[in-house]
Amino acid sequence: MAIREILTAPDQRLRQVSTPVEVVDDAVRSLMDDMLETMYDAKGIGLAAIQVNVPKRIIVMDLAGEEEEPSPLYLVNPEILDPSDDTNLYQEGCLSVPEFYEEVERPARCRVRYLDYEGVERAIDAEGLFATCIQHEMDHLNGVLFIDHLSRLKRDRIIRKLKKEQRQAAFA
Ligand code: GNR
Ligand code: NI
Repeated sequence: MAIREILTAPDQRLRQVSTPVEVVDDAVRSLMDDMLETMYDAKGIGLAAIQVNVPKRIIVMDLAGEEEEPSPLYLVNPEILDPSDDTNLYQEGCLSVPEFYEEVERPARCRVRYLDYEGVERAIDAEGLFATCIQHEMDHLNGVLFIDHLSRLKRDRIIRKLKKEQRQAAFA
């Protein structure tokens, strides 16, 4: 297992549309192991493969609190089905948009169909933070970031601050 570097906006590589996985083999499982370790290290609750510069349709998640037993979830080629009409507002953050948190409105519930760690097809019903997180990760697979759901003013302000921080880090 290894911790990989997480891409940060406005890195254009985050804008790629990820491609489906053909077979869930040991290479894919090894990538998912690295993603989970990277996510835990960064104290995130979800991570899409594109965030570690791999444009494949793979997500890892773990919504367990720090005091709880880990409960990792691996989702390959996920599809969102039956998004609810009612919505939730959730204050979202993103490991690729570090230190910015803004409210995003999304369907409150959905069903998710995916392949698990062994490549077995499964479906689960998601609500609450779980539904929000899975939709945030699905966005990543399509090259979309949570800041794209904000007003242009808010998004541009965040991008400008991220660029400034990256410039300063480069000269530190
Ligand atoms: O760690 C994360 N927290 C979070 C909080 C609210 C809504 C979505 C998320 S996902 C984020 C990790 C991340 O960037 N995943 O892509
Ligand atoms: Ni994210």
